[in-house]
Formats: sequence, C-alpha cells, structure tokens
Amino acid sequence: MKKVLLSLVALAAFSQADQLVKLNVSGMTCPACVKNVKESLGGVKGVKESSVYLKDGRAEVKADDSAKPEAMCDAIKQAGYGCKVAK
Ligand SMILES: [Cu+2]
Repeated sequence: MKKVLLSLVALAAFSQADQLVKLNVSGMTCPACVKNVKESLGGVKGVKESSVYLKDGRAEVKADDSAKPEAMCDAIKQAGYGCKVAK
C-alpha cells in the first residue's frame, strides 16, 4: 500500500505545467517554409503545439516544462533557418 502511494506522488511530480516559448525565426519566405519550421518543431521532445508566423518571423511553441528552447532552435537551424530564443 505504501508503495502505491509513493508511485502516485511520483506521477504527480512528473505532470508538469506547459510553457510557452517564443522564438525569432529568420529566413522564412513562403508557406512551405512555415510548414518546414512547424515540422522541425514537432520533432522536438516535449513540444505539443506550435504557431509559426511568416510575416513576423516568429514562432510560439507550447511545450511541457522539460522541453528546451535551445533544442527547438537547433531543430529549426537544422532545417535551414535562423533561430533565436526571444527574451
Ligand atoms: Cu519557403
């Protein structure tokens, strides 16, 4: 019984809150670029949802707390775009 309670506490500790990460993305010129950036973000661990704005060169990413903004930028850079985590 004690063991069950401990596992429940552990589970609760793992269900963290979401974070909203803002990124400045450069080099996007058309809707296909937006799609590429969205797909790159979707491949990053912890990312749940992303909105990418072509005109503004921005992306907003909903992710769980364990996700690293730097990893999101790395994924975008690997797809051939520039990225900086917005402060
Ligand atoms: Cu494009």
